[in-house]
Amino acid sequence: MGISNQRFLPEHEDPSSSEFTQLAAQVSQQVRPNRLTGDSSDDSIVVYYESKFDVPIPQQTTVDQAIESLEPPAENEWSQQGQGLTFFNVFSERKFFDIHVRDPGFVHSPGFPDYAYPPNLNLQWRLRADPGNRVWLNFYNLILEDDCQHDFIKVYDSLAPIEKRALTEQCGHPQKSLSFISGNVMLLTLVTNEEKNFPGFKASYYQIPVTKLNCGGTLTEDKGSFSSPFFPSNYPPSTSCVWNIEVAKEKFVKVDFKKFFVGNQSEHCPHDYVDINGERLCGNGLNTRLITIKSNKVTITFNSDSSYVDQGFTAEYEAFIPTDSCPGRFQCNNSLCISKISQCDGWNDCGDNSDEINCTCDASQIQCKNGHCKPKSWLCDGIDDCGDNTDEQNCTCPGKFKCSNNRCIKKTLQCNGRDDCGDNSDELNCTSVCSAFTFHCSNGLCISKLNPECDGEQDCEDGSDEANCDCGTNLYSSTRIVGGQAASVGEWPWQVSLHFKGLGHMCGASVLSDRWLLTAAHCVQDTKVYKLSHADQWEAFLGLHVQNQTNEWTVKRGVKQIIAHRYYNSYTQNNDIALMELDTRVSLTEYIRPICLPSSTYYFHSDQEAWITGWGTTMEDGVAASVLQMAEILIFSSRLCNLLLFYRVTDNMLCAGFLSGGVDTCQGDSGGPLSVANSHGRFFLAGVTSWGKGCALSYRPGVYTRVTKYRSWIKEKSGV
Ligand code: 4AZ
Repeated sequence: MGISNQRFLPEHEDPSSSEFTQLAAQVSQQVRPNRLTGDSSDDSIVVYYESKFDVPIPQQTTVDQAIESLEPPAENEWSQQGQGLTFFNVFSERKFFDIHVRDPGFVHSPGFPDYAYPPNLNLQWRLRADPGNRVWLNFYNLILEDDCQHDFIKVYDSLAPIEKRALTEQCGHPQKSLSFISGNVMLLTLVTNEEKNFPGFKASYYQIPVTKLNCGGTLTEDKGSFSSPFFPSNYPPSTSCVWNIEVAKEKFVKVDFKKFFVGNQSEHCPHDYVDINGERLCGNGLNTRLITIKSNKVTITFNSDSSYVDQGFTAEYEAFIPTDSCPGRFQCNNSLCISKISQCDGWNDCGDNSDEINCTCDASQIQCKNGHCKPKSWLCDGIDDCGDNTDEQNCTCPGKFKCSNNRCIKKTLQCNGRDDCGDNSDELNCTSVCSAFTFHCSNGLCISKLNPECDGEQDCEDGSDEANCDCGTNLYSSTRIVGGQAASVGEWPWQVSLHFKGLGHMCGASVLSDRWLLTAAHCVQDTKVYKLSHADQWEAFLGLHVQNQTNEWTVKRGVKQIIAHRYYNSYTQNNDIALMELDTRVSLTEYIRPICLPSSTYYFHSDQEAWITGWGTTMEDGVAASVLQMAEILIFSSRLCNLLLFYRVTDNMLCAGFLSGGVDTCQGDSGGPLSVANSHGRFFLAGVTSWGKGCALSYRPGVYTRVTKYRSWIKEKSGV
């Protein structure tokens, strides 16, 4: 609703000012809303009103049904407001925060980043910019429950939650652009239900002048680029830009959309779109990236409507002479131009394969029946590289093992417990073949099944694969969803907090038995000031949940001896592992339980989910957490990790994290477990938190001591 005959005054933003009261009284006379709040778009005033109904509980279902049966709202906001009724959890009270974004600042969910957000939230941040400015909101972190029906944030180009002005709804751990630009005001809402709470979000806000939009224009150069406003941030709502490209008369124009995310794909593109000479494009990606215009002039319009924004597009255009559209380059059938050396190199550079047909193959290539050339090393690799399977026929595999799918693999890969063929044919008929990769049963026989320990099935004749399996379980059988959060009591019963007398929590450790803990060697190295290698200076807290809060199941023990690996290297961090023997045994309970130790042949594969836990800092150089934190991360291939960490990762180390960073262990988590669940939900100790390049940086996974490498060392030193 707008008030057209009034001029906006800054005082109108303040509901306690006399100007606001006076204007509100005037408006109330006409509409009698029970809540009024205003913004200063342009020079006039926009007023939001909401109707609130108290419905007795027995009648709530009837009201919900009645609302659902309403006709879809017509194209005006009055009826849209009615829809708002069903959005908010009736059990949680709504809380508002009013922020002026003239001075840049941050908003975050309650408790972020130290604690998970509380349940049943209904929070609204109302962000206002100065007249003539837009609000810009930029999320640094956003980790909510995956199901948007349960927990979500929503951003509006408005001060009230009007669906027609919603810019985005997000939940989970989105990887898209999370930078939003609205008009003069913005509303950010956070709604959570009572279960599964996650870390939440942190976002920065500031204002930018409306004049910064600066989109569209006339382009007359032979080559150039243009993109949607603020790309790669999401474009603002209700925006229109027009580019007029006009090149020399004898030339045509090609436009190559490098990135294209413009709303949902729908017929006629009624909402957000790019229009090229009257033809509308929308959706996520395009069928044909390259658009050729048989004219020297083209008008390209970008339009966004009032709701649901997207990242937008970036495009390059080029003028060409119609008789030679790729000067000096190869022209694909789809009109793309590629470098001539990419022609007939085995790779589909054009996207339509047209650079790989009618090729004359050289000596290093195989000739496919369909005319393609592919590198010889792709022969008989189990993948149909030719497209007509020529490269996978007549594979005799001299000196190699021939898989059922015709792939040839090295003979040594046969019966190694891993599916190297891709169809598992290299792992059939392999009983009792002992190798570095097979599980050794106590009776001396070997089985080739991958990770047979404690998987609920007896694989060894003597049952030794299912012996010593009272480990790695907790009260919670569920493995949770991605994102760091506070753990529940008893969720990680093998997690130990190691306190150095006078300094408090220093490192984590894992319970191996009622007497032995495993930690990192770097935690127990003397410094100039502290004798960290002295057992009598340490205290181990088992069954601990919150630092400095013990309860009836928390156990404190002194340390009898520390056995750090004798080849621990403080320079390279190689062999970063140490055992601690408690001064007296502990009783194993629901809250104190050992984690399973993997045998030396246990295989943790890359991209496998793993859990990190600890009371370490929740950001680099931050403060330590007081509630035990947990997060799910992924194991990296050692090859990739070595590339990322400057070849400092030895075979005794294992990397885990995300390429994008954001979730990681940090100072104070060292010595703690990297826990991986097997197919039966039983947790195995894959790693001991060891080192990293900073914390949670992108392309810098955390590094863990690879426990499988120390299985016999642990047995020798502790008997476990
Ligand atoms: C530390 O200082 C530390 N991101 C532990 C783990 C990592 C970084 C630092 C991995 O104890």
